[in-house]
Amino acid sequence: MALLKLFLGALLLLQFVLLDGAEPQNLNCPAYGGVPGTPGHNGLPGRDGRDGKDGAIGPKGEKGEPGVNVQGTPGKAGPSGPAGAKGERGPPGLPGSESTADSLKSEIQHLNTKIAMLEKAASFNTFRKVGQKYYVTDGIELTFDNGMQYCKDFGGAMVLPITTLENQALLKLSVSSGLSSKRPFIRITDRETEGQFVDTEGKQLTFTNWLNGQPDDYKGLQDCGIIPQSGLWDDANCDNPHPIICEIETEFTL
Ligand SMILES: [Ca+2]
Repeated sequence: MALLKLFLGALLLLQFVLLDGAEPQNLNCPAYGGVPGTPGHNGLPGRDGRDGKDGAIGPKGEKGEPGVNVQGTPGKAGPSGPAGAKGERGPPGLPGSESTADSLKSEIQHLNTKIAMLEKAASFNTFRKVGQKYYVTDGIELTFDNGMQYCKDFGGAMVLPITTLENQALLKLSVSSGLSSKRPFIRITDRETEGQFVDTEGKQLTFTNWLNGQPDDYKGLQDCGIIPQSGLWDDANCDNPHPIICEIETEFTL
């Protein structure tokens, strides 16, 4: 009898184990297997999984098509290159207007002319240098027109001071040569227009040194200039002879 109780106790314990979580059963009633229920509905989809690992490197692709030939924009200018070789000698130029030899020849002729004039000046009884001019005289007395020609014949001109310095030099020559009292001619005249003294080329005078009251055209016969002892100018009769003093330029270009 005790053994039977032990067996039933073990069997009861086995039922508890097999029916874990089920409703409590009447242990006094034996259980029957029911009909299987319909399957439940599918659950909701699960969340996206994490990214997988990188795959293996694929095979090399095929060679691409050749590119289109389009010229790009020019680049910056590079540094200067080395100097090129010397070019060939050019053709000869056109001849100049005057060669060096011709220029020298002309200059020598010019100097010879000047020297000849100086020798002529030195042949006068009296000469005096003032600036680049020489005043010369040998005391000859001529009319105004003859005096003009006289000076011209040796390449000079009748004297005409154009500065105070020249007027003083002329007066000194006139005095030292004993001509001042005879009042030498100077190269001015108003024969063209009475009362308007100009030089013998008709040019206006830039310097005058008239005595007070002169020129007065005394008796209507005085149309040519003279330089008296005072150095102050007067007008006189052109046809009366007066001492002739000439001037020559001595300006050298060398
Ligand atoms: Ca007068």
